[in-house]
Amino acid sequence: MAAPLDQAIGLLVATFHNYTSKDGDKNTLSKKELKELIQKELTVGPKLQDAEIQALMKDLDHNGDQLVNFQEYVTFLGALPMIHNKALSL
Ligand SMILES: [Ca+2]
Repeated sequence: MAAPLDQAIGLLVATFHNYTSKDGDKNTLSKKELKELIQKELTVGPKLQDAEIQALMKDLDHNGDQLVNFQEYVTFLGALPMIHNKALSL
């Protein structure tokens, strides 16, 4: 059986692929796919306004191609534990 952190990493990778495969390019998230991932996979997702998701997409899209590739997704994931850690240390 995979150790807990291995399972978590596997889930992060699998979640990306579950959403990239919905439409268009299978290796990148479109805005629509990213929005759906955020809304369905994160507790905070449904509370975010459309404008906030658009701003997040713009921040994540480092190469400006309107798509979120795996590397850009990893950057996004990197920020989430920081937010959770901050919440735990309050
Ligand atoms: Ca991009």
